[in-house]
Amino acid sequence: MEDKKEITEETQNQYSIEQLDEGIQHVNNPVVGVQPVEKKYLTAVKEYNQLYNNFYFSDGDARVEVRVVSDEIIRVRMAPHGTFLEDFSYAVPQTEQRATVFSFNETVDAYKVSTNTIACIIYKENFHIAFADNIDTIINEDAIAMHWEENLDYGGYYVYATKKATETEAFYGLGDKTVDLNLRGSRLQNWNSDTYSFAKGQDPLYRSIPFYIGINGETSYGIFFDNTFKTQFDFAHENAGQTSFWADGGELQYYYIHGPKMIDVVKRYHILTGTHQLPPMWALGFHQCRWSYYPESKVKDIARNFRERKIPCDAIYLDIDYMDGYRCFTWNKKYFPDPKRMIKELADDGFKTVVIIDPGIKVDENYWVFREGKEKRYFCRRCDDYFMEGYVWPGRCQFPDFTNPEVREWWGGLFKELAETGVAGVWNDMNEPAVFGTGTFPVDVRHNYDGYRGSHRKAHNVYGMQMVRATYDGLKKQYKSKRPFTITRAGYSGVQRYSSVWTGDNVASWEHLKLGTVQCQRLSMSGISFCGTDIGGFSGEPDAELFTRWIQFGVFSPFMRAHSAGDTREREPWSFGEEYEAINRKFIELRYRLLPYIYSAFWEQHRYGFPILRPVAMLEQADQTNHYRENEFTFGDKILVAPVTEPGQKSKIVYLPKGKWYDYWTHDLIEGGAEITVNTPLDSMPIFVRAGSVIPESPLMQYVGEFEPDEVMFQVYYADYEVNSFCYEDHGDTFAYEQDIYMEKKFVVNGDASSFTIRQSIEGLFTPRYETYDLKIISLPFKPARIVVDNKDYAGSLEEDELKCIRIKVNKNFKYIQVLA
Ligand code: MIG
Repeated sequence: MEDKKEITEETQNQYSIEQLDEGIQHVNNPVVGVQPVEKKYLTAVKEYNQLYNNFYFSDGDARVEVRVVSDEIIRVRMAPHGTFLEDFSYAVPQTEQRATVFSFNETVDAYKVSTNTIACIIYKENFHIAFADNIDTIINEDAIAMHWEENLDYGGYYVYATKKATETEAFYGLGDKTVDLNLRGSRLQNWNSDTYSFAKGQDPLYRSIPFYIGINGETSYGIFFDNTFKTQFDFAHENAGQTSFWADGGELQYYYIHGPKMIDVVKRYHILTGTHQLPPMWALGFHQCRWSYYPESKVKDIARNFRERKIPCDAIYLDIDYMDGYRCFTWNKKYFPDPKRMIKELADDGFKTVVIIDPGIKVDENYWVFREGKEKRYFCRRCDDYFMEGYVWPGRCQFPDFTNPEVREWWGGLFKELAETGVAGVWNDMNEPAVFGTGTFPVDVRHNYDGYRGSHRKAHNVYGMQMVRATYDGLKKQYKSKRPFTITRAGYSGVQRYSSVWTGDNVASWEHLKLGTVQCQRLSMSGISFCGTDIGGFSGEPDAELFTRWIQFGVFSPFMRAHSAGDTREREPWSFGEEYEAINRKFIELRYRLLPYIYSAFWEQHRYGFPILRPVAMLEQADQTNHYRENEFTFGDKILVAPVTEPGQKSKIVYLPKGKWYDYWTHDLIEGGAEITVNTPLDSMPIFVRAGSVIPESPLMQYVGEFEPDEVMFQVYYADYEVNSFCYEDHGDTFAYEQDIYMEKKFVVNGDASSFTIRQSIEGLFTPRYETYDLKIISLPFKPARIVVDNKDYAGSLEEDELKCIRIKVNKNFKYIQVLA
């Protein structure tokens, strides 16, 4: 393929022949073979100029733009012959200038663009670019100047960046890749792919998140390579001292995002690409899915079982068989003669109905969706104007071009009837897009790309994101004031603004359970906190133990749904016999008790960009060992879990980060900063709570909103230092929070050998209906003799129970509680 003579000594140092082959791998290239091309590198900087917050540097031909985006974010773009592409991004909705202070100076060797926090240095002689902090420590720098190859088949360029990697640098991000949590040593690519029963290490998968984090001790930074073409990343794999990323086309355009903490990088990545909308509270409950529940009597039977067995559940899913011949927006009237009535009856029993919608529209002149799409010219076309046709579930299909805003508008409107029928959420599948046989579209398919035009090479990775965007926006219009719930399989950076995701067609194996814990942590660090796996495994048969362990992990997956393929045995929480049913119930109940805490974590994600799942490497990034601890993480700020992912496991070694922790089950106090051995009988899993936490708990309900509670419980853990906790509340399913109708409570606790205080402050315009808090004060190191609540002595009992708790009931508006020895 390659003309090896083209590889000069210089390039050989940088890329092996193997890498060159892979680097320019052509996707479904229907045209000619690869022709020899020459790699070109930026040379020396010859001139510069400035326009507002944009700085331009040129080597006489190629130009580089350096833009100050914020104090902590700088964008770099490169144009091989000086002409930049139109500035448009699906990931970053607002690329325009943000108010910030910056300065520019020139020395003999370099130019420097500085903000208050960071600097971008452009070296004159070799055009290398470096990023430094405000005391001039280099955080990240080019190992090779940015380079490119002309693409003779399609026009444009393959674009490359190669940066220095330190010997111990750890890497994170990139969505839900199935390699080790620390990406160091991996080479990975982004090209959305339907990967049924994917294997460990298989790549690419369903989503493309070209964002990574590099960590060196206490410093870290992020690189967001905002390029929708097929992108590839090499994390010190080819060369232990280098990290490279490159794309099949588009612009070499990336954002440098400053830390120094890993969690800061993630928060700032959210500033660029947005956060999740606050989901309706019910969407955080347990969801039961299967391919497929039909007819109506089966759906009802499943629902009845949940209620009779008293296993909480909020949502039931209808997979493709609810449709008439898999035609989107239709019903199979034989199976579901009166969907509106059925959905209403389910709703009366506390179940939300979620239905699947695929992108393929059946070619059928008697089907109104096809006719409309055809008349309006909304379906994708090949380069010579033939329709893009492919076989999916409905048979021969055409596919809406979701990158066209008019098509998205139309698509959104198609949900009117489903919304009127009472459907509460929509599940978008097959939107990589997946096509039977060929995998996906040929790359010559044309797309509107919001007016910026492109082939499928450019639009492939955003197709699914634009589909779920159209779905979300459409539902939002239909529901008026209610929050829509959407879930998507494919996505690109920023997809979190429109949807939750699941990791696709996993397998019922212990290996996949373990992989799932890694995938969800990684998604969470990559901007997609609202994620989950098919509990139990999609294909294959879990045994009872595996299913139960997966439910336990599911409690601490932001999205909690059991799902299974059609050819598997029954897969509900009661399918494995009474003993297991009882444990599954206990853990689903735990999820429901923790919902106010989980909901607060979602608020912190939505409002402040905090990732919901945080690996221990994020808590203590400077400790090298933590970069190899994969199977434990915190959910939100306060609760650390270590899901059991081995069969027959009797105990597990868990590392607790520095500070004090309580065992959730026994209330034993444990000094962190060390590994401990935790017993893991099947009816338990390692759960720890930070000392000083105030964790809200809901009374047990069978579904969200089953009744209006007259009190809320808080678990208050003693600490001998000051700790803050936050708790968020609102209506749970409206957009009133956008008008500040919500409540954020802050608790500050502190204690010593003979006293413990809890302070509360409340912000916001929302008033909950309950009046009372049931406070459980856990593990006081002294015998309480007196409790003062807002200057009054508390009259009730001060007896501790067997779990070292005292329980007191106080008014929800208390300001100050003091427990004294
Ligand atoms: O070609 O709708 O990942 O969750 O049950 C399979 C049927 C299509 C793949 C999804 C899976 C879903 C299934 N779908």
